[in-house]
Amino acid sequence: MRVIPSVCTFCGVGCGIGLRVQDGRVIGVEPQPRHPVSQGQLCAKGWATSFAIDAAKRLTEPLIKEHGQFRRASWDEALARVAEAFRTALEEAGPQSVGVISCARASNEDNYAAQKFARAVLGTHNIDHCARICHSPSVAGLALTLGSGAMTNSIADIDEAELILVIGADVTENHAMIGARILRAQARGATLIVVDPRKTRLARLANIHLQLRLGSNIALLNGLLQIILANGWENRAFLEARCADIQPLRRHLAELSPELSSALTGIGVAELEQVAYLYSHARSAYTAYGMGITQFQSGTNNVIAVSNLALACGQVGRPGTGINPLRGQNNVQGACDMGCLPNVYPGYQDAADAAVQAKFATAWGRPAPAHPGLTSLGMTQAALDGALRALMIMGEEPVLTDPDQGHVARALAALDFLVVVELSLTETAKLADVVLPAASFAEKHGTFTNCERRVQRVRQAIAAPGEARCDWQILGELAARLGYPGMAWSDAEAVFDEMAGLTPIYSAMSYPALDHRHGLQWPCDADHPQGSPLLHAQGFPRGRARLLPVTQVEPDECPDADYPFAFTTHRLHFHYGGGSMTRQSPLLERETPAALLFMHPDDGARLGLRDQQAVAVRSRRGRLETRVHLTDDVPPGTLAMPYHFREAPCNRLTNAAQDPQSKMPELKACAVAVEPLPLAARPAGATDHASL
Ligand SMILES: Nc1nc2c(c(=O)[nH]1)N[C@H]1C(S)=C(S)[C@@H](COP(=O)(O)OP(=O)(O)OC[C@H]3O[C@@H](n4cnc5c(=O)[nH]c(N)nc54)[C@H](O)[C@@H]3O)O[C@H]1N2
Ligand SMILES: Nc1nc2c(c(=O)[nH]1)N[C@H]1C(S)=C(S)[C@@H](COP(=O)(O)OP(=O)(O)OC[C@H]3O[C@@H](n4cnc5c(=O)[nH]c(N)nc54)[C@H](O)[C@@H]3O)O[C@H]1N2
Ligand code: SF4
Ligand SMILES: [Mo]
Repeated sequence: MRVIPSVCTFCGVGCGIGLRVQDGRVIGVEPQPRHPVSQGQLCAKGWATSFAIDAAKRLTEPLIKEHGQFRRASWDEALARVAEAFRTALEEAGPQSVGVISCARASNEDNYAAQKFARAVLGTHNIDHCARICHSPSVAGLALTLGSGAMTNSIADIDEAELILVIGADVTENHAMIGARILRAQARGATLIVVDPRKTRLARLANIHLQLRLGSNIALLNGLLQIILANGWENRAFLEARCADIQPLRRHLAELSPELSSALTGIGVAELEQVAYLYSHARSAYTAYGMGITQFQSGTNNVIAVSNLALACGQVGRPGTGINPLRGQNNVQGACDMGCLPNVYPGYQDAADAAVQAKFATAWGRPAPAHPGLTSLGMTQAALDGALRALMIMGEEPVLTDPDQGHVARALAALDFLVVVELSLTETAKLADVVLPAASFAEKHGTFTNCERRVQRVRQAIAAPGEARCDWQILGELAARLGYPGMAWSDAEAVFDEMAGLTPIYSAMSYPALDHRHGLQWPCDADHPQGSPLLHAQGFPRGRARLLPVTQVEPDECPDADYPFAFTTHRLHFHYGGGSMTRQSPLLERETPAALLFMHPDDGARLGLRDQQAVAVRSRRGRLETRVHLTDDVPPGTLAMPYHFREAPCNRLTNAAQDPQSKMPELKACAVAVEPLPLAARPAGATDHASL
């Protein structure tokens, strides 16, 4: 048996794993003992890696759909079909009619190739990925306040924090090794404050849990800051030295009172005052936040409100502090860094800037695309409108993970051509005209960038199953067929080197340098050859940080007589995303085999429901059936549901109303109605797990 060092393929924590390989198969994993992030530990998903990539469940050959049925095809035939479809769309409707959705689970090399393919080969900025529905408000909001949208501090900083404020993140479930580190910090004396409408495991263990009303983040954060400013608890020295004028924000907040904030959030005045005091007086306060901040139509303003609080108290730029958006997917930080966003080239170089356009046009030998690009949901809409004709989805499962499933399915059906590059035949792949088999992270060399900007190597441990290929290779071959020779890289390292040469924040990185010490944190350039664990110690990228007035915005859809419950969606520890990988593991599936609707027992009693009874859940957009779980994890009047289950896809219900600034859809709040099904009924679509 050999053990190949690699990085976990699931969440953005980026734990170090060793792939145990025997007879050409990954037979298990082990934690890397001295890894700086995971410190010799892994969560249940990491341990289940071998099931997630098992060759038995994988795509092994290209598939072409004919008369509604897939048939096997050679690479030659499949690639010719894809190239022909893109060529036709380009000739008939121009570069605005084609697009690429890239993959936050794939490597930096794959993602660099995806955006280069879109821009240099197809001639379009229509390139996006799941960061749109994840941390795009962080990228937009922190760009406005600080000038950079990444985590300001490192995971290890948790060890130095005197206070840890977790807002809208279920860390023990979703960033498990960060959750464990937070609990260890609390055990050594740090104060833990959790802000979440649900009683999460971490909230139950916290020193203080602010169980705010769903969607009232700005009211809460403004309320805390108003109390701080009214009492003179702000950090004047920091504000003077590092920030632009706070007066407009001060005037804006003067209209508030603790009583008003309490009424808007459902949190008592005394608790608000206590948290305001503790946060502003802590020597070092580490703020971490997640989807409970970003996934609202006010997502960008929510992020700005978090940033205002931290800046006013000077809790940025020092060890143990910071504004830390917990990036979700293993390589979503990297996919953003690689420029898989319509408005930026690699390294956040502005796609609208003429000098940047000229730089890439020269490097790639192709003119910059003429039009601004569409976001992922913009492409969905353009497909429905007939403007988008051909789309490549490289490793995403939008049929389950985008809001309003019916709308997504109609949009994909309206395309002339859809190609999906995937590990297995997902719900999205089933809708494709051509499906191409991709190599998983264990079958290729490359790099992932974790949530703390740490770029780490993954290494090929085994051969890809059947004829599966790396995404960057597939894209390179398609580029050649479309007449562009500039993507015929010899290996992953050549892709990385080209990227690093064009991306200032990665410019001092190379495979040998990354191999050296469990990766490097960007910016890593001539000035910071050893990387940058801490950002903004001296100055902010935009000079002085800005504190911007923002106002509470209610969710687009609030409960009413027809749809009386507030409905939110979240994650479960044992499953991941659309479930295409974790649901292959019998161990994980045994833990949480089916979707559940979480409901307070008082609501259950009112509706005459028993625990585990089948129910129908309806919103203005769709209906599903599932079982109800009666628990005080959720407050009365608010229901919650995980989004991992194709049998009961909660995104059939969710609302695609968008944040005007980041185009983030409101995945965390809509309104639903619930109807009991007969006691003996099984939810439609439920699978029988007796066999497990
Ligand atoms: N097990 C597992 N881990 C994962 C993933 C997975 O699918 N499964 N996915 C990965 C990805 S892509 C991401 S982005 C991360 C996401 O990780 P998290 O950000 O933790 O994701 P969620 O569980 O969706 O939402 C976090 C919390 O927001 C709360 N919330 C809802 N509304 C509000 C509100 O109005 N205010 C506040 N303050 N909180 C609110 C929810 O109750 C929930 O506890 O997890 C990553 N890790
Ligand atoms: N209601 C609701 N919806 C949500 C959320 C929520 O909180 N609530 N959260 C949103 C968030 S934060 C996110 S990030 C999205 C996630 O949405 P998605 O990105 O659609 O979710 P995943 O299931 O991770 O899909 C990734 C796919 O990539 C494939 N894959 C893995 N590795 C590779 C590779 O190397 N190459 C290729 N080609 N494919 C690969 C996997 O097989 C998998 O099917 O979901 C969003 N949807
Ligand atoms: S915490 Fe995240 S990166 Fe670490 S083992 Fe679990 S899923 Fe993998
Ligand atoms: Mo995410």
